[in-house]
Amino acid sequence: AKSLRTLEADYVDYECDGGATAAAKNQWFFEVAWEVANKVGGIYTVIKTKAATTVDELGEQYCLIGPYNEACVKTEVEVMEPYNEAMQRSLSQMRDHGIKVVFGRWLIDGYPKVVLFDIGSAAWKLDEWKKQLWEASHIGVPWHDRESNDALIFGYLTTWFLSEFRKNLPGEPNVVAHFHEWLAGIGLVACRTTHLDVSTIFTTHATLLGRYLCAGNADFYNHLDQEKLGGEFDKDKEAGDRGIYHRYCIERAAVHCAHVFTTVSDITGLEAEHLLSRKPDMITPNGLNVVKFSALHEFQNLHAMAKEKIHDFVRGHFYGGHYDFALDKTLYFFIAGRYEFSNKGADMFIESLARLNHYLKKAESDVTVVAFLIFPARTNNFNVESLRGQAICKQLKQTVSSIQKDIGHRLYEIAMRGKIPGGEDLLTKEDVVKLKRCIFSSQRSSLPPICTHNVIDDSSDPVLNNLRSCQLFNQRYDRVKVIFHPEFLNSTNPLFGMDYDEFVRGCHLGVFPSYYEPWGYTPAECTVMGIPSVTTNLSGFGCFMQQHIADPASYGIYIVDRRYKGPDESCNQLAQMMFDFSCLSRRQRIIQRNRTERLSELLDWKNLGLYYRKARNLALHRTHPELFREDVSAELIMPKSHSVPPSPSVSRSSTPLPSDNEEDDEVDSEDEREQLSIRPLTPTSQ
Ligand code: G6P
Ligand code: 1S3
Repeated sequence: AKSLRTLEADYVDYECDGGATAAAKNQWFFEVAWEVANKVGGIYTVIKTKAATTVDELGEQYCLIGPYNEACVKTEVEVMEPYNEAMQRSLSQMRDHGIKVVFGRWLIDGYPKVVLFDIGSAAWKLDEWKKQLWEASHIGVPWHDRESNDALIFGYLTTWFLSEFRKNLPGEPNVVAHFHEWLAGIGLVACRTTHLDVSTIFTTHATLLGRYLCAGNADFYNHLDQEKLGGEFDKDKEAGDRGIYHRYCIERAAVHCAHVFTTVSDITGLEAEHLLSRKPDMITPNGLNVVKFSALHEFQNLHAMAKEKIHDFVRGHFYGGHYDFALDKTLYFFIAGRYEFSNKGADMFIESLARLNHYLKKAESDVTVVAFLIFPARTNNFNVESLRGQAICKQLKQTVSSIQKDIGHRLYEIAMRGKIPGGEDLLTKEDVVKLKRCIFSSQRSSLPPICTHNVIDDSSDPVLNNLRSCQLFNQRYDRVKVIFHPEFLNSTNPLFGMDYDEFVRGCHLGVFPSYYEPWGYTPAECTVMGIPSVTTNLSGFGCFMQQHIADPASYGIYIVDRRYKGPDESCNQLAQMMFDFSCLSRRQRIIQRNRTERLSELLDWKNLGLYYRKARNLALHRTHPELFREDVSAELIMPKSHSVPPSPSVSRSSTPLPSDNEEDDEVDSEDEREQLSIRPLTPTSQ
């Protein structure tokens, strides 16, 4: 019998031929999502980062379908006319009916083809399609829900296009359409209710009801675990109470109409099983487009460089007597994401920071933790105090550098005359006055602000209120300092001057103690940059890591138990994890980063793309069993599965005590080079 690895190899060879086999077999693949060339949230990341791998597999047989968003198209899409005849004819048939549809190439890795529909241009069809949907499924979409109306138009446009395209293809084509999330779901429902010969896949990245229930006070997972939900919650009523009944119906219809249903993680699979009444056929975990540097330690250098920029910000923020901690002993922690305060675990992060502050003070630690919270909230721009700090810092830097230049010039002149310069020759009275002026102007009577912006709803903002109630005010005696940045970062930011990726690289630890997180790209992004992170066993990413790595913590993936522990216990666990992390020496942190970065392979679409291939094959098999065999490889091998990973204690005992001159020691011992122990992925049975 063939080994699993051989099976996988056959499978991959067949699929990764740039679409040659698919073209020869007249197979066509579409992926449909509201976030194609339209940045909204996580699904954009999924589609964008996966494109290169999918194009490698499917070449010109692959095309993405999304809505037309002029701003994004202008910067991200190269608009052109298609050279494929079927595509050309389909688009002109739709254009003949007044539909504005753009064809082009998305300017991302893989350069995939995109078909983008201008939703507004088909608004006149809304009532007709609403009627069709009602007659076919009894789902009614209210006039006032703009998003659902757009989803409806997008859905019917997609189906119209797929139908034309199929008709315009020669012979007996096989078309697969993969729809993401409820916003694209109506297209799938319409394909099925109009009996279009298209093999369909639906992937949900979260459930509507799950997100709402978690954001409320429901003890969500315990209900799921105990299978009580049906008994205790009336799903229709819960959806109705929240005004999302029709959306919930669209989602449920798409799930049940799909030939293949997938979720991004097991935990969302469990949620879907209870809230949408269908167990996923398989799990399609999210990957990333992993960039490998030719120099092994390049990511470590990038960390040091980015950290310097964060140091600059911190100097400016804590000016005027509050910059009394050693940057060499300062650690940067951060949380970031969509502003869903409790779903993203910001509540737990703040409470645990307060406990960490206490632990560090009690231990008389010389370590300072600066914790950044990055969530977009409504603001009236940066606040004066934050800008002033940076300006003062800049002014002092300029003054010092001009004095430095003058001193150099004077030294040179004096030395040229054969004299030895004295103290007065170095720093003149004028220089001292200049410096004093800068220093005096940098005095402040207030504490360094806990927020960089003027938040519009300051008095009701959950982050600010929780920081206040935990008394995290950036006092001098606090070992934990906090900075709420209520806006996503970009390189034109006047405080940091760095984009999000660079900021992440410069930090020491990402902390994402989410309560509701179907996957969670933030810790995954940290991992591929070699930055350790905290996640939870309620996040898809956390569960995935727990499932595939024997000892995640030894690789810098710390998993807080939010599933079987109460909130207070979980907070203690998180505070302890952060405290333990703050006790690591620099050498240990470097080792940790090396290990974390080695997990990248596990998250690379080059490996995880396999699950999308499996889903496509399964959809083809289900619609055309006579043409497509069922994929027999029940378990697919993830990269390498050799040794047990070295535990931190083993590595620490072999690590000499930190010394002053070890800082730049790039650790890559035998122990460090050990392969990861990765268990095979076991998709949910079908
Ligand atoms: C990287 C750099 C080292 C630097 C270290 C700082 O590894 O290559 O030169 O010493 O980062 O690490 P830390 O955890 O203290 O930021
Ligand atoms: C969802 O976006 P979110 O932040 O609303 O989809 C993402 C991509 O699958 C996923 O990473 C995230 O957990 C979900 O919640």
